Amino acid sequence: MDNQKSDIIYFFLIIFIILALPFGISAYDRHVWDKRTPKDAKIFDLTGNTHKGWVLGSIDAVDVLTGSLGLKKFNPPVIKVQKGDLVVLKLTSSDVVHGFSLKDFGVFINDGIQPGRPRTVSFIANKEGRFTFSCNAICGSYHENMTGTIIVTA
Ligand SMILES: [Cu+2]
Repeated sequence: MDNQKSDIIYFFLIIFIILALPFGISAYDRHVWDKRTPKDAKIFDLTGNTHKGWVLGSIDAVDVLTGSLGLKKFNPPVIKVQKGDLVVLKLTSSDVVHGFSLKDFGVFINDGIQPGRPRTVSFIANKEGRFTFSCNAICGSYHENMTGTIIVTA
């Protein structure tokens, strides 16, 4: 009788741990992230998707799985910062392995942005102008459309 009771307790304990783990991990991630990033940094989330290109912000996994993003609708993001800003880009992939290239500031990710493993890059926007970033991993038929613009103003 006692054994059965503790079995049930352990069962629920394990269920609880399984359910709570992702929340714990994301809370820890956020904590580490806050500590690492200077307060005055301009932070942008960019999500790569083979059908949508670069998207500002995040893409829910459910939208990728159900295809509700709509195909071939590219709306390349435009990021505006000021000269001298420390720019931090948090890069995520919503599907396949993407890459990142912002040649004008010497920013590259050559070893891939894996789904579920966000990468960050940072640079000082030390010159004015319009600069194009892209994906430097051949990720599908619409690879060439994976671009975006960073505008640095005085
Ligand atoms: Cu890509």
